[in-house]
Amino acid sequence: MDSFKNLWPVFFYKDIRKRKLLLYLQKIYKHCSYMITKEKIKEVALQHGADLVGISSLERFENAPVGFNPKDIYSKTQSVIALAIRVPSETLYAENPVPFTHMNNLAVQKMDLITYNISSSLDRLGLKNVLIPTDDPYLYWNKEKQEGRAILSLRHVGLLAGFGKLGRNNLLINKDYGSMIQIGAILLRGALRTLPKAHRTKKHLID
Ligand code: B12
Repeated sequence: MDSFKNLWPVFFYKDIRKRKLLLYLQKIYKHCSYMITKEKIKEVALQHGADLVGISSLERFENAPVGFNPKDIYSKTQSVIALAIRVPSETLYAENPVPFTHMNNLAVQKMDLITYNISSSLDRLGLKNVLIPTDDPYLYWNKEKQEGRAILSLRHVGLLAGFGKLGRNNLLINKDYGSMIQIGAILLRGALRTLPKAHRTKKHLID
């Protein structure tokens, strides 16, 4: 029986053309398995401290105002990574406003740093990307209305990634963290593939 086991490949590969085809298919499979997956990106993002992570295809942004589409920032964008961190809410109830203001400033810095770290890890993995600032700077300023507009609406980035709904206060409300989230984003170039369902873990909850 054992010797038969050793011989079966010989029978199987008898036809040289079949063997060539098999080698070719193996090569394609190997190439595909090196392609980065959405799950890998989510893993990297969670490792760097994001509490929420989701990936949207560019098509979801088709109704964005002219000039405020991810493609207007980086024409090679194929997908958009949405990130968010939970911001502790108790400072809202403090009588003194200083702690909330300070925490909010720190949340902006923390989200920017997490975005930077994820961007740089993805870059090391060979995945070209462009990070979006969590707050300033932005370019648009309407003098009459005294209204500034960010280069990309992060509320919409979160909304389109399934983080939550837009509330009456116009903030994005997540079912677990409420509106106390700081949102970040990274624009990605390159194709992504999804792991088969059986290989996903609990970490990969938001699509
Ligand atoms: C400028 C700004 C402010 C300004 C002006 C707020 C405003 N009117 O938008 C000020 C300083 C007042 C402010 C205050 C606050 N902000 Co602020 N702010 C921003 C910033 C930098 C830009 C927002 C902007 O461009 N507004 C202009 C309006 C016109 O844009 P928009 O509402 O996003 O989108 C409109 C259109 O452009 C269009 N649109 C735009 N893109 C798209 C895309 C698609 C697909 C579609 C269909 C439509 C569409 O639809 C919208 C309706 O017209 C964002 C960061 C960012 N990059 O998004 C944070 C941001 C919105 N702020 C945030 C926060 C937390 C706050 C504060 C709570 C901070 C605080 N310490 O109190 C308060 C809350 C005020 C409030 N209730 O809105 C968070 C919101 C988090 C959340 N849960 O939603 C953000 C996302 C920052 C972040 N990185 O997390 N903010």
